[in-house]
Amino acid sequence: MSKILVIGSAGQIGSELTLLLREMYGGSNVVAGIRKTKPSDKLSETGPCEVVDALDTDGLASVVNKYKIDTIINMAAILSATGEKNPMLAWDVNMNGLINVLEIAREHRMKQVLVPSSIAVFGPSTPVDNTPQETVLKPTTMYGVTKVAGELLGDYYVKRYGLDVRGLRYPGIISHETLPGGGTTDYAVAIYYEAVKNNRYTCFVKEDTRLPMMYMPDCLKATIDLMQADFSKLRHHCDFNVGAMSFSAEELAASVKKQMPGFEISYEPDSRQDIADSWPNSVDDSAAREEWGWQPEYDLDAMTADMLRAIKEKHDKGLI
Ligand code: AKB
Repeated sequence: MSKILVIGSAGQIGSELTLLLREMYGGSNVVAGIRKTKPSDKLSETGPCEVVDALDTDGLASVVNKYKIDTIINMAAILSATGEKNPMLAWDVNMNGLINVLEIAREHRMKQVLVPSSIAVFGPSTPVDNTPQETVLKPTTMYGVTKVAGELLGDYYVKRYGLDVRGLRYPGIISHETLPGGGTTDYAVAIYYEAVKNNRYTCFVKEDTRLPMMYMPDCLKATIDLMQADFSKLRHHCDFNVGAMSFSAEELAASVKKQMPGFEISYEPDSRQDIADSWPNSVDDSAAREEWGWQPEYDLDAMTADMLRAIKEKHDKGLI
């Protein structure tokens, strides 16, 4: 039985992934690593929660020793928009945090490390449509720079030390449990909340901005499927493209309007437009499909129906 530590358990993906892993492997086998945010009741009631800052090597080591951790999922990261406001912080958390995780995993001969990457590894000179698995990686954000370096570092630990490190390039992730923070793709979550609360939304990217996106159930499935894949069958390790859907902001708004005909949208692009413009429209994920059977389930309208249902429920309960 694995003993898993999820660093960044209070975040958008970490919060849901931790709960799912606890259902799969038992609450006591999955430690929620939280830095500042108070853990939700669900997190603190279903298993151990510990303060973990990947930059604090001694603190990290003491949690690893206390729970005999053999698998680390490092979800802690400074995302693209916050990273542009504070590039040094993005470098510190995303790079120094990562190398601390890889080093402790190497020292303890851990079973596995999962290190997420992002479509932010691509840049303006990368082909935008159906972006290949192997292509130009020249990002123009600090977040993207750290994600390219993170992929290379993870691959280095695989080759140099035989450590099992895996990672996937998440597109924009859309969910209704925990809000994302500091990303460029956050508009694709905010639109649903604002539609339910105010029936209108002012979008910070232009209507024709098209990006690869994925609904949380598919994100969790991709993460678990990659973790469970046979290591000997993987030709790639830390850099899998994973696609699910691709839509423009205008198409997203049209999907909301189908279910809420009175919904109105306006567009006021800000500095995040430049970041979005440097990323692909869609990705070619055939390597993930071939090497570990990746197959998404949700399309835009199915996601919209589920997002609006869940957020309306929260709204009716007075939770938002
Ligand atoms: C961001 O917008 O920064 C993230 C990402 C695509 O990695 N959601």
